[in-house]
Amino acid sequence: MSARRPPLVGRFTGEELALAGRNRGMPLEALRHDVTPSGLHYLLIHFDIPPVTAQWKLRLTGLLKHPFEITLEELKTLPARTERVTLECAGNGRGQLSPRYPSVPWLEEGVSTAEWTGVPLAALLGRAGLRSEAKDIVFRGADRGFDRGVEHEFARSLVPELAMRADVLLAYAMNGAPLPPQHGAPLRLVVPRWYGMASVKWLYAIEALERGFDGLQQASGYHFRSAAGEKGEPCTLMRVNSLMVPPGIPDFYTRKRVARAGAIEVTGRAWSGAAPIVRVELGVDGLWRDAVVEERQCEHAWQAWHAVWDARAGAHELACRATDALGRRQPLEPPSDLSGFGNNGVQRVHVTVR
Ligand SMILES: Nc1nc2c(c(=O)[nH]1)N[C@H]1C(S)=C(S)[C@@H](COP(=O)(O)O)O[C@H]1N2
Ligand SMILES: [Mo]
Repeated sequence: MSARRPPLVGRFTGEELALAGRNRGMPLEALRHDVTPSGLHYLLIHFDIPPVTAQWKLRLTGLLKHPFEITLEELKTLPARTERVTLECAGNGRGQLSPRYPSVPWLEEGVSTAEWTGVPLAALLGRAGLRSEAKDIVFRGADRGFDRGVEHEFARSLVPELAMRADVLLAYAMNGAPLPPQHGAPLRLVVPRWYGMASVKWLYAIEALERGFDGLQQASGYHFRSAAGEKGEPCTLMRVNSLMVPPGIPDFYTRKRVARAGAIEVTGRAWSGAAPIVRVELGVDGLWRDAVVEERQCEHAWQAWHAVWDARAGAHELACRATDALGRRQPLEPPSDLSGFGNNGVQRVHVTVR
């Protein structure tokens, strides 16, 4: 396996800037929407957006009793299902770490929620008939490139138990419209509650294997590691996390916030792949108190929260911290990880009140 890029300290590089421009985040004010408008949904595109060809078909191959191919038109005639799903990039928050891994330098905006419509993956696997020897199922995207010297197409796998879950979708629509090119047209996988890398875009093939898939994005990418050369633990469910809409108005260049003294309603969202959110605390200058958390409306989507802040003149630091029903709570400081994965350290927003 090829070498990792050496870590960076200090100013962002031109390469990081280029990646940030291609892979833009959701502006935090868009947290006001239950469902992120499609044009504001964050993007993560490793290589180039591949073209959709007239001959596109989804191929189901490998250890199946009845391998087959299916066109988009045929897929659209099958019983459809819509799921509201919060996706977060596993690398979200990487840009706040020091040293940091040279990759997309997300600060905190690599998260969004959309309504995905499509056919449950289980329906197609049911029709294909998984053979009992099948141990892993690979999802291949049509985008291709190099990472650390290795040429590959973006591909990820799921074990059969997970692939057969009723809420895992092959989606051809997003927020009620055809899937846009940047989000995987004509077809993508959507794996609710997992970090975004599992939701393979530009899907063209599904292959059942008799052993674990060893592609770069599966076997070496997307692992939590504390030291180079470690095998690490795979990134799976999204960790408990929360964000607020930064209060007040920004300075154009520094993005620092200015607000008027008085009662300010602070709003945001919280999510966790493992369980519902049961508590969100708002911190003001290090003093924490409970915010109001709305009930979970959709099993796979973030939950809204709000709190009133009695803002007094001066410089303040706001923070928010969520806890899920399994008692997982966001750490006050970013957890360390070599690639900057899973940074669910609390968000801090500096506001000058006048
Ligand atoms: N084929 C393909 N699928 C992909 C990716 C990619 O680069 N190529 N990026 C993954 C990652 S890392 C994330 S976080 C999500 C982002 O989905 P979005 O761009 O629709 O928000 O797509 C995933 N699926
Ligand atoms: Mo990602």
